[in-house]
Amino acid sequence: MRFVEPLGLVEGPAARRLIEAGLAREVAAGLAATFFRSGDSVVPAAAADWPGPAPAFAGLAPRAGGGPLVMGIVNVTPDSFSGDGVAAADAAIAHAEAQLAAGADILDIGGESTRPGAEPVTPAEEQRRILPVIRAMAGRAVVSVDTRHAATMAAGLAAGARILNDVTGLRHDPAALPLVRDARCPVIVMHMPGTDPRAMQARATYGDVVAEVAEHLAERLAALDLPPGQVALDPGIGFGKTAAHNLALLERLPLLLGLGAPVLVGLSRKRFLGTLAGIPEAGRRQVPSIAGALFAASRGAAILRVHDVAETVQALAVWRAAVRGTEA
Ligand code: HH2
Repeated sequence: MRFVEPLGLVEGPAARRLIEAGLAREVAAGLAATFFRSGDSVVPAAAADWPGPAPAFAGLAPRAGGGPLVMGIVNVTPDSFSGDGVAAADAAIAHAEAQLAAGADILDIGGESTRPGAEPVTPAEEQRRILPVIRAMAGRAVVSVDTRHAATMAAGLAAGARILNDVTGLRHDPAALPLVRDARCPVIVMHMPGTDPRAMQARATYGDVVAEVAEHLAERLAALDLPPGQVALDPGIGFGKTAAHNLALLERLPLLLGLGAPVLVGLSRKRFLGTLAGIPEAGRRQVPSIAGALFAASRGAAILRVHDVAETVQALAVWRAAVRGTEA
């Protein structure tokens, strides 16, 4: 597969002016590219074969002033890598309420840790953990269910969730893809090598990681064959990837924008941030997480999956105003 990669990115009023002058093409909301690379050749925007920006995910309204939506993580788990998982439903509901009050656009509720080496959880146990939280939040928030089990997907949707988020890209459970086709619900499809979080780090070998992830996601998108805007694609930062792979995926994130679907980035508190910033404890990685989130926003991410909603929303407010050059 040959991918077209946007280069020379411009944001804000400069992007608008260059687009109007025919010197740049919009590649994501508010973000334009002045050149595009295909194979070995680089062509100016006017000559590029580019499909235009992807539609909004799940029909969700953009944030005032633009920029990515913020997905707040609610881990109803005793063993999540980030250290913010809570096992009791009432504590998880309180955490979800706080994420919502802090400005989350979506709440991503999960009951199984997918950190490298995590022990699997049965769908029954997973549902016991998350269904009370989904039921409590679904009337007041857009809820997604973070699961790779079709039975939990069905139970989550019945409890009021609107979106499914599967780190295996609907490959772990053979019943997942037919379920999504029937339900016609929006789904987040993530890249990981294989479908077993316990084994994925042993599979962190790629030639060109960005091209291989793009190829995988393009194939999944074609296999799903859902209406535009119903699928978000996610490079799977930290899933079967080294720090070098994660950084390459962030730097060349715009390549994924050409696949025709909004892109989600989840890097919050992940290990490579700790390596880069010298912070071994996941729970102390807020600052590097926000630095990474702002970078992903500038590279065209449509959704940021984060633990620290309040801090991310604050940082995005400043980023957005600076990009636009105005407070409003
Ligand atoms: N990361 C994690 C879990 N689910 N889903 C998507 N779409 N993208 C991600 O990057 C992603 C995800 C891992 O983070 P977390 O939920 O905090 O940890 P754990 O799996 O240990 O509960």
